[in-house]
Amino acid sequence: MPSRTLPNIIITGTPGTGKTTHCEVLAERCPELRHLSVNQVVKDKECHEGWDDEYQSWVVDEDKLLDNIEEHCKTGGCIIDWHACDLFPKSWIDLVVVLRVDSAAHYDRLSSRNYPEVKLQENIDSEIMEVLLQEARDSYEEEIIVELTSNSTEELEENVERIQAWLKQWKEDNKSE
Ligand code: DAT
Repeated sequence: MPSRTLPNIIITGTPGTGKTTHCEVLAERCPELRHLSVNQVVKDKECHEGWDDEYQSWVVDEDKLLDNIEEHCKTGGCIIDWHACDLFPKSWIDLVVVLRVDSAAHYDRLSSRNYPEVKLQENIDSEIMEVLLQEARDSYEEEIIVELTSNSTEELEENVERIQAWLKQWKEDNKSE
């Protein structure tokens, strides 16, 4: 049983699936949760080994990143927003949400970001190949993984409600007497 009084949730998925959008809505509706944007931590705390020009992204220093978020994760109540999930210690994590999107919507979302062609294509392929879902399955127990589709605002709403219901149940189950 974790000692934290609030759970830690990873919202993961290929870039463009809707991680940040989900985390923001969740954090707004659940004031006890904090949106932990790994992207932001990597930038603010310089948890990187430089900039990758081809991919237009930071090369993350995972050890430094984990050192920087450990205290928050020990306390609990983090919604971790990141396109990888295999780096976090299993003991930190209570729920892994893998967001999925159809190719057409995915393409539109990534095109509007002006990604370099190589990055755009890799992300589309990665989504089709279910890379993040597999990574989650390789890293966490099946019982804590949930795959949710994020093609529309209706689905976004349903997903957020579902995670809120899960949170309520987790708090019930982990109440200290
Ligand atoms: P990510 O953080 O996974 O890269 P995002 O939250 O930044 O993705 O979303 C990318 C874009 O897609 C953004 O313009 C918002 C939109 N979007 C995300 N989820 C959506 C959904 N379920 N329905 C409609 N649009 C969505």
